[in-house]
Amino acid sequence: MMTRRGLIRLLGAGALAGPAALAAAARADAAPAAQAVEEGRRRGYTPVRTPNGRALPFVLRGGVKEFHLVAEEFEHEFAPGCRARCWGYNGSTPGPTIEAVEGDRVRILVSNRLSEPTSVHWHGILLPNGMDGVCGLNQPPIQPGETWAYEFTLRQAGTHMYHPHADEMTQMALGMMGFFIIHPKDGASGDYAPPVDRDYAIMLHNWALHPGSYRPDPSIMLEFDLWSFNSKVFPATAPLLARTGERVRIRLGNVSMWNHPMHLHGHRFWVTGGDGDRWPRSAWRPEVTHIVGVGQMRDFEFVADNPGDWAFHCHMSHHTMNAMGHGIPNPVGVDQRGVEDDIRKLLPDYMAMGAKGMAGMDEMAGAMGGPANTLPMSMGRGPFGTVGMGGMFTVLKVRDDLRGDTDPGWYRYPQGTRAWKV
Ligand SMILES: [Cu+2]
Repeated sequence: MMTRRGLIRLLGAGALAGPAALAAAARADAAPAAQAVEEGRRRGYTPVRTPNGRALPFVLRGGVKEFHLVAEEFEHEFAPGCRARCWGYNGSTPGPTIEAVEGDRVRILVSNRLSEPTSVHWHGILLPNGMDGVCGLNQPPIQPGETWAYEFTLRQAGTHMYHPHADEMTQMALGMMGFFIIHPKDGASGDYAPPVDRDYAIMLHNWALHPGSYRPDPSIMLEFDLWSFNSKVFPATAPLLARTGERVRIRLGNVSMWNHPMHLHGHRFWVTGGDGDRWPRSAWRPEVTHIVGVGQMRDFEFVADNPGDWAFHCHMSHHTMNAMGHGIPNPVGVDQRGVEDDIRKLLPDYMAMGAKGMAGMDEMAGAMGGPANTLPMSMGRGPFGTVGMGGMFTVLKVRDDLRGDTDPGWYRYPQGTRAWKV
């Protein structure tokens, strides 16, 4: 006897249902931490905003900035209707963003509350070999219940990451990662000029959270179910905000298993930095799409000079989908008349789907129900209906009258500036 879920798969409904037409309002973007705002004012940098995330506070001990990361398991929500047991730091995935300044001496305490050993590698940071965090090579593993200290002086500026180098296939697949941002010691001068008004950090990741399941599957290499910005999927990804004329940086880090061609609408951005820190100005180049490869970091900068609601997303079209069904038959263009009546004799609520395309799938799958804890494939809603995307998608909201970090709502199009029906 075919189950309803089996039927949805059979009929090509890549859209596996959750509550239909979820119009979850995304939180406004994360305001920078008060500590970073104060430090930034004093030391000449713009503090980083981690949308849907937060910064890691520090305490100063004898001139050393001391941070504390706690590796642990917790429940994480990708978007309303989909939660999972994930691993991360201090109760979140990605872990909180570490922010410091070139020349700082930092000490990072790492407590392991997982049920297996871990370590932390400081990805891209130049440091003494014994601080590099590769289990078995540079240190013994941090056993459950233990706290270890890493301490080094920051000799560079740029966008960096932290993640385990212990059972890493599992630990990263379950969400263990975070940003380590180092601001230049001389502020926005030389190749670091001009200063930015808003500085966002977004970690790209993928998750094998199979439909109906509650724990990411670490064995998957290619066919993932969820694609995330800071471990959230659209429509739960926070919008990026900018007032018209502001200079914006988006720092991207990729700990996923795929490359992501990141595409911004309405603006041309400069790629100004990457794994090797800030690029010399002569190497900057204007783009609208730029690949952030596996294990890489990239900095995009632009002047938000075009008011509106602009999409910012990965251009791999399956990466802007939630809960993909894999290995499903292709019903597009298939005449299902006759077959539909026969199947309905066995399953009275059966509906033929997908013959004209996939666009109607979400609503139909939503009406039919589906596996628990599983999002529709594309469930984001805009002012004109379904956006048709999920996953690695958010909205850059540029406004003349933006106030602080408050989401201004949808863009109001000036008369005569919107496409029209003929
Ligand atoms: Cu992608």
